[in-house]
Formats: sequence, structure tokens, C-alpha cells
Amino acid sequence: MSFEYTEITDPLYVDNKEQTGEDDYIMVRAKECGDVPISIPNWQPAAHCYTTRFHRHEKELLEMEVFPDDVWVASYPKSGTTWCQEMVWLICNDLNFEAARAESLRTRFPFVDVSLIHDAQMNSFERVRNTARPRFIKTHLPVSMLPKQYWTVKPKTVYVKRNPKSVAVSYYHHSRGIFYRGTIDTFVRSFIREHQFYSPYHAHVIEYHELRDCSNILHLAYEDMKRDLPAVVRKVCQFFGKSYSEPQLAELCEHLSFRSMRENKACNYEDQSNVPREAGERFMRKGELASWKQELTSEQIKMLDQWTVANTPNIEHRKLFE
Ligand code: PPS
Repeated sequence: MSFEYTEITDPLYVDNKEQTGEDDYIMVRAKECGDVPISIPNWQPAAHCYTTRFHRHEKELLEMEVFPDDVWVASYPKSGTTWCQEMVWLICNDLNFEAARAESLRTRFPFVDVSLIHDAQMNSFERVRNTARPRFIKTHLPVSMLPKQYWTVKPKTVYVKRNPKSVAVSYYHHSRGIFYRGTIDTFVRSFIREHQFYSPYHAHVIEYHELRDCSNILHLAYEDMKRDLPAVVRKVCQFFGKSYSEPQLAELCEHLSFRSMRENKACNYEDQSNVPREAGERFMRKGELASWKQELTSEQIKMLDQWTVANTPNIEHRKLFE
């Protein structure tokens, strides 16, 4: 596998990047992905949006060592990753709530590819290399960019997806909390034009979906977690071969409730003192199923819906985004 880089020439990006703070974005495409067991005939992976930092780390990404006892949580950003990580970590660690509260999720479950988009305190690939096994790894990498060894080692992986309109709103607030200075309208338009980190969004979700025959990957949806968390928890326990009593499962669901996670310093990301957060922008923001109904204009909703239709010529795929 190798990577191909393309500059973004879209005027929406070029003309606004200084004002929005979207510096040095670049599209990166993985080539020679024959190892990926995807069920899309003649699949050509899309180029995904990163920053020019990608160049610096491409060898580390390609050559990353993967272990059979790794546990990965993968997603497009803002899809419920953190929620899933906390659930998976606890299920795999005998529901050790004390240990979960004692150490930040960031340390327990490092984000391997963050160095591709931000200047992290420590190179994120190095951080994962230095993590004791069994490792818990968060990634937003699309299927085409997973490290080469992933496909031979096949570590257990949970992929979580979320409705595109919820993702758009959550992603806007998240970016604003860190660096973004544009309006929600500019953000939504740029999200639709696939110029936010890890975009294109639909390809990200569809490509993981098309790995559904891989027994090492479990597919979840944020919406299912909201509607029936105990059912999702049971599914995840089964996937990891774990069994807990009803009272233990009830305690886990309470721990994973939005109210509880929002106040939990080990996973609410409010310890990130180096990141200036805009007033009121909390990582655990709303945690709702469809807050986009109040936060997007009817025009933005229409644009996002048309975009989903345009990106899902296969009707079966369209159902993934309902
Ligand atoms: S990131 O930055 O990509 O890792 O973000 P991610 O964790 O994927 O998504 C953050 C959104 O998930 C919501 N969240 C929750 N919702 C319900 N219940 C629980 N326990 C929970 N934990 C996190 C979080 O609030 C973000 O969504 P929004 O819509 O912005 O509130």
C-alpha cells in the first residue's frame, strides 16, 4: 500500500481557510489495497481529508505492528466513539469501574491516528507503540488506511456509525471548541464537499459496512445505543465472550448514561488544558438522537439529505443513514 496526495482546490476551502482556521488540509488516497477483504466489486478507495502532517507519519501508519489481543474501536468522528470506547473498555476489563475512573480514557484507549491531523503532545503512533498489551486503540481511519498488519492479524474491532445530520452538528461544535472559526453554514457546506477530517463520510460508513463478513468486526449504531443501551451492551459482551449478571449490567448502563459520562472526568475530555474551548462547548455536548432538528436550518437539512441520496446509489446503503 502507498499514498497519493492531492491539494484541495475547492474555492470554499481555499477562500475561507484562513478565516475558518482550516490550515494545511490535504486529500490522501490509499493505493494498492488488495489485502482489504471488502465486498465492493472493483473497489477504488476514495481520497480522505487530513492535514499535511500525514506525510510525516505515513511510514509509521503503514508499518504499525498489530497484535491479536488488540481491541480497536473505529468510527467516523463524532459518531459515539468515546461512548463505545468506555463500554468496550469496561466489558473487556471485568467492569473495573474504579480503574476506569482513575485513568483518563485517552490513556487507557489512545487515539492512534491523531498525529495525522493535530500536533499531539506525543506522537500518537509512538504512544500506541509504548502502550502495554492488551492494547485498546481508537481510530477514525477509513478501511483503506488501516495498517497492513491489521488484515492478517484481524484484532477484534467495534465500528460505530451515526446519522449524518447529527454528525454534522456535533462535528461543527467539536471543531469550534478547538480551532474552527467559521459559521455552522460554512461548516455544513464544507462537510458536504468532503473537506472535513476523515471525509468522505458516506464512503467511511459504507466501506466498513462492506466488511460485514469479517468476524472480527462488530457493527454498532449510536441510535441503537440511545434507544436500547442494554441490548447493545449484551451484544458487545457476546462479541468479547464476556458474561455479567443483570445487576452488573445495570450498573454498567448507568455508568454509560450521558448524565454520568458528562460528569466523569476520566472520559469527558475536560482535562485538556492545552485546548482552548469556546465558552459553553463541552465535549459531552447534548448526547441526543436528533438535536439537529433544532440546530440546522431547513435548507441545511435539505442539502444534507440530497447529499446522502447522491452518495447512496445502492438503496441498501441508503438505509445505513436513516
Ligand atoms: S470524537 O471526538 O470523534 O471521538 O467524538 P465521539 O465520541 O465520536 O462523539 C461525541 C458525541 O457523542 C456524544 N456522547 C454521548 N451521547 C449519549 N450518551 C453518552 N454516554 C455519550 N457520550 C458521548 C457526545 O455528546 C457527542 O455528541 P453531541 O451530539 O455533540 O452531543
